[in-house]
Amino acid sequence: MNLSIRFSLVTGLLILSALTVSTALAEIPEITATIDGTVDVGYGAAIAVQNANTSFGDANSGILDTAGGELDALYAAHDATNLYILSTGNVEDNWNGYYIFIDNIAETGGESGTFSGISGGDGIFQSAGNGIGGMTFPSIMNVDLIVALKFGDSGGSDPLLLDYRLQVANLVTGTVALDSGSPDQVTDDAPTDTVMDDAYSGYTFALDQSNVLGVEGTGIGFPATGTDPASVTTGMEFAIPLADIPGTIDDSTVLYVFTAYVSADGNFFSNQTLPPVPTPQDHHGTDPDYTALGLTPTTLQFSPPTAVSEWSLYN
Ligand SMILES: [Ca+2]
Ligand SMILES: [Ca+2]
Ligand SMILES: [Ca+2]
Repeated sequence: MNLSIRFSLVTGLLILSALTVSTALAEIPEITATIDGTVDVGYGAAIAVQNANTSFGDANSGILDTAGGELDALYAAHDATNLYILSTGNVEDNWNGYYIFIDNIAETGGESGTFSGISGGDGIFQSAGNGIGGMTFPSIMNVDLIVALKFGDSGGSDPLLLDYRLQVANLVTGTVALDSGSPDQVTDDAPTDTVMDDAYSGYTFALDQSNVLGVEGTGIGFPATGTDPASVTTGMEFAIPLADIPGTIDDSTVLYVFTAYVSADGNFFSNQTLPPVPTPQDHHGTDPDYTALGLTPTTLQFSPPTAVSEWSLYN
């Protein structure tokens, strides 16, 4: 064995070791999820579980028209067309927002550090005044896409609390890439319904609001009480077109993702993120610093690392 071969062997083993560690994180299942707000068996186990009672109130009506909201556990999958993200729990029908933050590591043109904000839509992504602009992303992330959905009552011809607004921010182009706009979209008509679902411009989503368990809303949020949040099977499920995620998407794709539950104007964060911050908190408030709070996004790998072929090179 000459020196260069020895060096290659050591390097290969180091690579193998690193890849083996990353394999244990989350190679997400390749399935086509049914967008109904219920955890498909194909998702497998939750990849993140809530650790704190919700600071925005417990939801216990079991129907769409409910007070309170929480994010209990996170699931993800993909197929050739979509990324599937499901946070079990509830979203209050008062226009509070459910947000999905996505970083494709193959795309470096997104935003890192403190989010400068993007104007457009109804202002939820902006910095001036209200909006999530001014928040600080987890240190590992260069965020490329933010998907936000909220629902409530737009009044007028629809007196029920079942309208939604979908907005998507592209942080590479610095634009609100999609806004379902106003008047808001009506998805359902019966006040006793438990599920809303719709599709808009390639995005498909469903909220099943039947959960009355999971974390509770008592106190200021921690420690979590109630039932095991990993046992909640319903909540907010999304199909996000892979074509809308900036950067190359292929078998080597790795995404960093987290979800958050935020006030209607985007200006005030609850304590509900998935993954949760490591030390349970009360409200994360205005312009939360998720680097300082230590939020580690989930790592979603589209295919197993090439550990076997790397290994075979040296055998
Ligand atoms: Ca489903
Ligand atoms: Ca990125
Ligand atoms: Ca609950």
